[in-house]
Amino acid sequence: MSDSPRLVTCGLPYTNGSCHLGHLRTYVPADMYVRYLRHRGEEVVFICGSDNHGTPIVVSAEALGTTPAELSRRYHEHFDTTFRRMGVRFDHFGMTDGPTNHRRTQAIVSALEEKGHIYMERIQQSYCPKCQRFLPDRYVMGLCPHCGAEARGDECDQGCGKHLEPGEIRAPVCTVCSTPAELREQEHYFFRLSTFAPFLVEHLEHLKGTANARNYAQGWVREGLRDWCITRTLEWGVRYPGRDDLVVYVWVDAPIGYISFTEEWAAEHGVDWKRYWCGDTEVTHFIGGDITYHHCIFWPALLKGAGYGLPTAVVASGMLKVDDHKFSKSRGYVVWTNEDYLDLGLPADCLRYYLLAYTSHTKELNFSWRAFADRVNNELVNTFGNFVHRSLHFAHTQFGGVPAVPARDEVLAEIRQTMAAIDTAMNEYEFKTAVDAVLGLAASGNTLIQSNAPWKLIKTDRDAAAQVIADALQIVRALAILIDPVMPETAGRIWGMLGLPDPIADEGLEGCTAPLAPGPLAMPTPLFSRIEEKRVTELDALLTARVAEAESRACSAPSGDAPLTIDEFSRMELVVGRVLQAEPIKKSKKLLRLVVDVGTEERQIVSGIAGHYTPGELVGTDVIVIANLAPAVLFGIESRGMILAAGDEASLLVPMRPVAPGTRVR
Ligand code: B3M
Ligand code: ZN
Repeated sequence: MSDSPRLVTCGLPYTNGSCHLGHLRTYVPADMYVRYLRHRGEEVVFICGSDNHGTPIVVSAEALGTTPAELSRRYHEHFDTTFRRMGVRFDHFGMTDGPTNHRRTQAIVSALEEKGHIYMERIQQSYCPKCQRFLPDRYVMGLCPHCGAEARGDECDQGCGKHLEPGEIRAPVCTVCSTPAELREQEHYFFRLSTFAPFLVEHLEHLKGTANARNYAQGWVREGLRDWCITRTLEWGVRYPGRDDLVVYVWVDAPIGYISFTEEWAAEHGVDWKRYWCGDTEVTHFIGGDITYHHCIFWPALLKGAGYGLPTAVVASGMLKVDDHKFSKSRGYVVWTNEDYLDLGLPADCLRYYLLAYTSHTKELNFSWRAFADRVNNELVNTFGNFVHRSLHFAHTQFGGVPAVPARDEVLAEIRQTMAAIDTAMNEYEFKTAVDAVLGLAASGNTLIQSNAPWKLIKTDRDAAAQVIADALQIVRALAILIDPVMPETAGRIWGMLGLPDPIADEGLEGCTAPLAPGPLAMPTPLFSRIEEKRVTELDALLTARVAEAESRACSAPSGDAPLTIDEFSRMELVVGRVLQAEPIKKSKKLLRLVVDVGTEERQIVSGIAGHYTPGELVGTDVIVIANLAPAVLFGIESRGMILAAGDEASLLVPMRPVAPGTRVR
């Protein structure tokens, strides 16, 4: 237990999509952790907010015909409401596009500049000649320079997972119009991340939290750090101080949101935010494992450089699967928090329990409705709910309430043992172990009742039966407090059924062994309902339908692994073309500029066959041309079409019998 105040944060959800199970895998454990610390008597502030900047949000807004600000406002509210519905209770939920964060980000960037941690450099950036704009991050797709996988501008998301700096991606293509991008020079600002390596080695040695985060980060520092481009050519974002044409990269202002939101909360509560970010506060970040680099490398270096306090712990959650498939919104392997769960009347507490009890926080969680129903039915209904209900029911019917006998020492000792096990587990971020310990206590309560059979005992020895029930009720009391971080709604109901008035959230852990005052108890109501077979079938059908819908979408789109349909094939305009002119392109060894008669017109086509043919041998040759390919500019020359060739020698595909230029290939 710590004497300093605590600040706990959760990764900020982007405001361009709805809340799903992937989010909850981080937010629910963070909420459990905070609630537990509070029962332990610690002073905790729980901060989160929405992440409004970055290209994905601009791209989504454009696609939906709205503005990034409007889209952000909509999803901000969505997340705020959904988290409340799930019982995830932040003290403050801010927005990175708010004035506090604009101000704080500019102050931090200016501090970094003053201290010499930033320099300006002219770099080659992807530029779309058709859209006439620079292509930051998600505006550009291409190939990863490290592993060759298809990647997006800022990240190799399908391959090696590396972060990509502006201008690094190979064969860049504009994501909006599919035109191959050109490289153009532009001024950008760089943070001297490389100079922070010795600091990070030291910082990571002491960083608390889960080992996965620390180990990955230490590996990255060992591999070597490169300076980090912290500006982007965008309208939407926090302006780079002194530049009208640049905003800071979203990964600069997003974590700074943690500070800004603390400031907003502090202002509302009349306390000094500096206590949290420039003092001795323990700061714990809960994040998805995929943003470890940002939180364990970029973020502490920024804080250190600007002279702020450092995070104490980073807790990174493991991957999520749905029905044994990698979680994927586009493939339909997704469970939406509202649509697929809460809106169907399913209780938030059951999902919270499942997410926490399924596996260790850092391991892979494989969600399925079958497993969900089994755990709810066996553990919540049959074990926990059954024990609480039968204890309260027996007390009510046989004794009219809490019998006037204190619980036996063995029972109190067992409760203390459970509490100790939970405390150790919580200190190690082993949430599953903690939840299992609570369920273990409920199971032991069931054994107590089963082996003593108070319904028989009461006929022969009423005092002995009263003792069994007093013991059971003490366990119920402890269970209510101990399960509160996991299932707050359920815990509140148990507390109410025990006739205890104060909000259970205010109860300290010592309340687990505090005696229950003798007195009347009302007739209890069951805590949980079974998830029926029919429900499981329905929920599975919903998921299957979503996957099928995603597959059919993929089939009708001209990409992916799905077989090509005849319609898609006929969209491709393959025609016979006659090469009229051919000439080399200055400074390029591979490319030739061709003029090709495609029947309807003479087309300029740039072709990568210079290594295999002389211009002279090409003129007069009939070739096959893809005539409706999106235009591209190569070495400053526009290419409108592509010539088909096969193999390493670029053997040209030519018609076997003479056909007129413009003849369609079928
Ligand atoms: N908005 C979401 C993500 O990449 C991103 C988190 C920001 S945390 C400062 O998971
Ligand atoms: Zn890669």
